[in-house]
Amino acid sequence: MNDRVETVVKRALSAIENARTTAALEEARVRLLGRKGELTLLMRQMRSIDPENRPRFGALVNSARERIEKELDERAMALDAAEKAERLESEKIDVTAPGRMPRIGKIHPLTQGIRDITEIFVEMGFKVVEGPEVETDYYNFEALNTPEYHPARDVQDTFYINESVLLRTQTSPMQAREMEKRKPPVKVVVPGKVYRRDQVDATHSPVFHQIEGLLVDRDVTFTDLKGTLAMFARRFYGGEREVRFRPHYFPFTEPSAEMDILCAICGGTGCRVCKQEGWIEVLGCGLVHPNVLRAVGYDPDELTGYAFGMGVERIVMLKYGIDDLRLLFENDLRFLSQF
Ligand code: 2U9
Repeated sequence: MNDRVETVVKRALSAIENARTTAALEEARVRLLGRKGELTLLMRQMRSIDPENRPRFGALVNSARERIEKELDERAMALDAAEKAERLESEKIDVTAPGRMPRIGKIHPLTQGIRDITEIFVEMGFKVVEGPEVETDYYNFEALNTPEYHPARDVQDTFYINESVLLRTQTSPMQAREMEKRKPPVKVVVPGKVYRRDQVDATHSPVFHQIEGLLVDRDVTFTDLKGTLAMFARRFYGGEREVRFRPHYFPFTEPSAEMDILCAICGGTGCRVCKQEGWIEVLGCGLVHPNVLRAVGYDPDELTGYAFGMGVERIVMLKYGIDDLRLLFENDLRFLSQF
């Protein structure tokens, strides 16, 4: 009788000692004290014991249960403390460690360029308008006095979607739409992407950004245009950079000109950057061709206007001394994070 109880106690103590986790200990508790546990089975053997020995057997089993319960509780406390200590260690946080700085994004130099340029014109009273990149042949060419035989209409230069729909090669179609929509005076700048069938190299890309401006009103003169663009150059490049205007040709303006700024590298004496010219071309401009005014229903005897256009990539490259256009499209963070 004694032996049977002793054996169960021994097995129980070794199971308790061998339990390495609270979960394992809980399993052992059920195995020992549960409804079908070893100690419960021992109690059930009471019936097979002589009645006079039953009280002693009962007392033995009870004291065995008390011992096992005590051991279980002590082991549970020890395991719990060990597990807590282990968790505290593994989840330790060094609250004094310096935080990791998040990488803060920057405005892309092209976006910044567009913002800077448009802001200067907005301060001079121009409204910013934007329009579709997929355009009709009519607004991209026809309305802008670019006849069918003009080289700018060559399929080599233009992405055609079908015979009369194309990717705009300039933002000018938007100005034509604006003029059709509104009564003069019209005073707008149009930033946006334009498309041309060019091979990618250091100075060409099939997609680039333009900003074009248009002012149509009564008595607008070439002098107004020169004053506006000289003011723009002073604001964008600094007051000390001289500008000059050279005659040029565009189908949509007459007369037409290109504006140059004095080369900042050589100060006008000629160097590699300005290709020994002393001057760097920054934009094209002119007085709106009477045919363009007529195409949108304006009377060229009543109204005149000026227009200008610039390539944003070129302007940004000149400003920061970037010598390869591709850098502006490759999204290399080593390049972009410098701005
Ligand atoms: C209307 C009438 C006239 C816009 C103009 C230029 C001159 C010009 C080029 C600069 C470099 C294009 O990006 S580039 O390749 N543009 O030189 N653009 S005048 O003239 C207009 C526009 C709209 C209704």
